[in-house]
Amino acid sequence: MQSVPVFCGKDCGGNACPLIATLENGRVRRVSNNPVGGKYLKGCRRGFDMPLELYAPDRLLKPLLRIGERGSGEFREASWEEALGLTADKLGEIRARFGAPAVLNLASAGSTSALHGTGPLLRRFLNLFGGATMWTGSYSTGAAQFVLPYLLGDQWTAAGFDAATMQYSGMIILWGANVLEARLGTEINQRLVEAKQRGAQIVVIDPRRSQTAKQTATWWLPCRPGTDAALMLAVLHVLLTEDQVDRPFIAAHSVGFDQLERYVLGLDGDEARTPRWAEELCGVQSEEIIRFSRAYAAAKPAMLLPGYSIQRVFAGEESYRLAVTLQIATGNLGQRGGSTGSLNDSLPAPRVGTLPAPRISNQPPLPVVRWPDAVLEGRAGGYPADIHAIYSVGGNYLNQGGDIAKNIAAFKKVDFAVCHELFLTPTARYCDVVLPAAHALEKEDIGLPWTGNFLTYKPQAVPPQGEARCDYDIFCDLAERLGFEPEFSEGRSAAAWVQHFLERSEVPDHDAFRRTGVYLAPDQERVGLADFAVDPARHPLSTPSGRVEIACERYQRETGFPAIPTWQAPPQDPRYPLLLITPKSPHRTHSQGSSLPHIRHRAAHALEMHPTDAATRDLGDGDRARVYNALGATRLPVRLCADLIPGVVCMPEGVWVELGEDGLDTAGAANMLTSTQGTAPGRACIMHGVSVEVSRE
Ligand SMILES: Nc1nc2c(c(=O)[nH]1)N[C@H]1C(S)=C(S)[C@@H](COP(=O)(O)OP(=O)(O)OC[C@H]3O[C@@H](n4cnc5c(=O)[nH]c(N)nc54)[C@H](O)[C@@H]3O)O[C@H]1N2
Ligand SMILES: Nc1nc2c(c(=O)[nH]1)N[C@H]1C(S)=C(S)[C@@H](COP(=O)(O)OP(=O)(O)OC[C@H]3O[C@@H](n4cnc5c(=O)[nH]c(N)nc54)[C@H](O)[C@@H]3O)O[C@H]1N2
Ligand SMILES: [Mo]
Repeated sequence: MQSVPVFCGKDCGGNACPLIATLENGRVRRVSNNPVGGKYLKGCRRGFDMPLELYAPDRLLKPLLRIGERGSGEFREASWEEALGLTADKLGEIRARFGAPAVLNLASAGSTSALHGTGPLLRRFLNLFGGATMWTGSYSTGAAQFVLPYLLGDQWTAAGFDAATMQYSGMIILWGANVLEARLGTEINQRLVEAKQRGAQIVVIDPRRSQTAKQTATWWLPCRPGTDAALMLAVLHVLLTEDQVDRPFIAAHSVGFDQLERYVLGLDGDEARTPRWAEELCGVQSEEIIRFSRAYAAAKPAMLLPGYSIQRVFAGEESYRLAVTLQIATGNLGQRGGSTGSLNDSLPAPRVGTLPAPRISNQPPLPVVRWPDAVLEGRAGGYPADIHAIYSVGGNYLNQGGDIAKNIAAFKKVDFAVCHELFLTPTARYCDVVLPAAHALEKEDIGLPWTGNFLTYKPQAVPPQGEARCDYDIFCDLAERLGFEPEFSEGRSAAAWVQHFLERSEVPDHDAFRRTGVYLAPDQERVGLADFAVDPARHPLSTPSGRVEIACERYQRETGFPAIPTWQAPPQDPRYPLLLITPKSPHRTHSQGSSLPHIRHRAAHALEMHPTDAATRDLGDGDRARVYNALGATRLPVRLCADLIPGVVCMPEGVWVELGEDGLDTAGAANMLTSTQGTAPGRACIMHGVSVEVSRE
């Protein structure tokens, strides 16, 4: 038996959790928590499941070349020589005929570590290739990333908090955050459980009674999807009418609150945003809204942790603006045990080298949600380029982007598509060349956490299976064929890069780090915008006013949307009266593991539906249902669930699409029902609060 430190490097708030792989006879037998992580830094079942993924029977172990129709899944095995030769030739040809932007960079975060991060690797490769078309924003936090710079200036990237500060919170408000399942940080789970044990109030605002609500909430406020902004405005109404806002704090730290106050109180002739007004929209009773607002005002400090879900809805920009506003109105911004109300993951990780990706300039923005539109419409449709090839690394965007039918059409249209993958995902099925990538346990690297002031390290635990190779080596070989290997590798092997990163790091003892797998930076209790909170004159934000722009003239000028956050009513279509939410599964990272038997077994996929909604549609537990809207349809069994509010149905994201004979999905792939339209003005994805109807199949 031998043990080595590892981390999973998945696209998750717990991407760098300290883990230990136990090996026997050269095989990884088990992955468990690394004791060096102590009481708080702990992994989850997805990390512990890594050996099942590593040794999965359907793992890709040889390069594949397509021989059937795109999507048919018919491939033949090929040598690396042939597969790389073909890829380099095709990319070179397309660049010569149409220019480098004819290649679409479709990288995602399959791996998020310092060297083998799939996003930075593909960007570096394609930028040296001549600059491919790259998307902007993100599926995760696109609307928040769009709006927060207007509100907080450049300091929006320094506005998170370390989870250890949760020990000082009197109240923790998880607003659309299901942190026990959809992890937003390695340390948050344990800190939350501890906060519950010491008697802190824990409020969960979520249309379903999630595991986080069940296990930790002292208060569950069931709110209809996409209506958080209405609820937040009503909370402000209570705080204002009961004189519970912190006027001096607001005056010192923000501009424009008076404009918002007039809007909330209805002083400009518009409706007042009272709890009764909000009740109609969000379904939370007005008395409950009043009780919650009073408790929030009384609890000091109160931490508001917005999930990313509340901005992945129609007008998702507004809920993030209001979350920050609430934390200012209650004087909680920048306080230890409080929070800024903005993205929790925005504090820097400890200093360590990372792979530089040369920037290309002058590309018109392409919001990620619109990638298939860009392929299908090209320049004529106002997109940056006419796309002829797709390069996908570390993502399964055909399945994970909105509107799968459109994504399939986009993949069918291009002249050439290539991916690096561990599994034959729906995206891989539509590629011409599929290159087998090494697994996280097969690569040495440094883990960069989404949140938390620590780093993790893993050696290569086992060599790559079969003919799989790490992405870095694949790119080196392709760069060689395309004539820019020296620039790509800078003469370094993967191991030399890791050593180089360490030399540029703040880690004092490299040997100890390599041995234990964990480096903890000295300050474990950072509070985002604490300096600004204490002395806004000495530590101003980079906004025009130096303060938080609750009313932002620039926002109005540049987007045409109101300067203050407002309620934007989502469109309603009586044909599709149910609101679909598509949250993360605790068993999977997005679509990863969809093909693995143990995960299919554990995470039996179903459409969760309230018994009354099911009864009116003559549906019983286990019946197969058709879920549909104007965009598409999917089929899957129904599971009756009283933990959801009536009118809301829930289908976890990430299950791989499987098209039946009739061209309809039979697997319950959520993105058959979502669109590429996006929020406004941020053009970020809408994955919750999607209008659908359900019927018996
Ligand atoms: N297990 C697991 N953890 C993950 C991931 C994963 O794939 N698997 N992915 C990671 C990634 S990339 C990201 S971006 C984050 C995403 O993290 P989030 O976006 O926060 O996760 P979701 O699961 O979409 O939603 C969280 C909760 O919000 C609720 N919800 C949905 N719509 C609404 C709404 O309109 N209002 C309110 N109040 N609640 C709503 C859902 O029921 C759910 O319980 O998670 C990360 N963590
Ligand atoms: N309906 C709905 N759709 C959603 C969401 C939602 O809430 N609802 N959430 C959205 C969010 S927040 C996100 S972040 C996206 C995620 O979208 P994706 O990034 O497309 O999701 P994954 O399924 O994690 O895809 C990662 C792929 O990388 C592969 N991989 C893993 N490790 C490596 C590696 O080392 N090298 C290579 N080459 N490949 C590797 C995995 O096998 C997997 O197929 O999905 C979005 N889609
Ligand atoms: Mo994400």
